[in-house]
Amino acid sequence: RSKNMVMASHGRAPWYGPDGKNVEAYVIGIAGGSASGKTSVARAILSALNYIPTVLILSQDAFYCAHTPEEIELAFNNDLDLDHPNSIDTPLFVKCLLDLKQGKATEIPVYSFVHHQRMPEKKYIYGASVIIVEGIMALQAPELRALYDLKVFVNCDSDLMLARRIKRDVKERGRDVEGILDQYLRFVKSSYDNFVQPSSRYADIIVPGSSNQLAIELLVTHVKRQLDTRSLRFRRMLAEAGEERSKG
Ligand code: UZR
Ligand code: MG
Repeated sequence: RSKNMVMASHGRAPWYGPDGKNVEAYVIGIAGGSASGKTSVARAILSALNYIPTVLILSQDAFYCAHTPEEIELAFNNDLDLDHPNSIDTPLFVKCLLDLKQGKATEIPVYSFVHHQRMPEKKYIYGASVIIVEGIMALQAPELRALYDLKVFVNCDSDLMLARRIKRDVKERGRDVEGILDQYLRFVKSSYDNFVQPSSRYADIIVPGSSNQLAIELLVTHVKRQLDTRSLRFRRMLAEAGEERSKG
């Protein structure tokens, strides 16, 4: 899927400390059930921050593990559990996020939901100043949680999520209703109850999965204030470094 990642622009992170080293990117982690509206919330934040040229969405969709031919066959029969935390390549997810957070270039894997497989190509990206991470397990792994400046959980009724998932997976992920329901009953529901929903305890903010414009507005206001404080802090640091130099 080409929608795995939306990148507003390439370019250098705008914040540099007095030592010339760039300052870490601001990272927002968004979790929630399948089809709860995580991607929409991420996109709404992205468009509200459109005055910043280097905001990117890093989706967990890209970080499913590579599968063996046997696993792919299971996946096509809806017999592969793709909703367990182990189905995510968390070490690679952490590495890519850490690279980007530290202002380094990185290579993002490409995963196909149609083929249930990691593709041979990779996406080379660099220069993010704000990173929005989204996925059902985004708040589940402690190694990922440690990298977020703000943690968000998108909360949605299960019937609404199931209805949305049926519509979306038929339209965008090449599935049939029978298979979607089969998977839902076997894997998706228990994964939500056991792993996804409990991770909401780590969230700083709970956003509703529908009619959430106001919640997003409040969230964005907070993010903007955080970013302003950062850039102010760095401008001050730069000014002080300049004074030191003119004194010495
Ligand atoms: P979101 N998923 C697939 O359907 N196929 C894959 O190859 C990999 C993942 C599904 C996964 C999970 N479950 O429920 C969903 N299955 O992607 C999470 N089965 O994605 O958060 O966008 O709904
Ligand atoms: Mg999504």
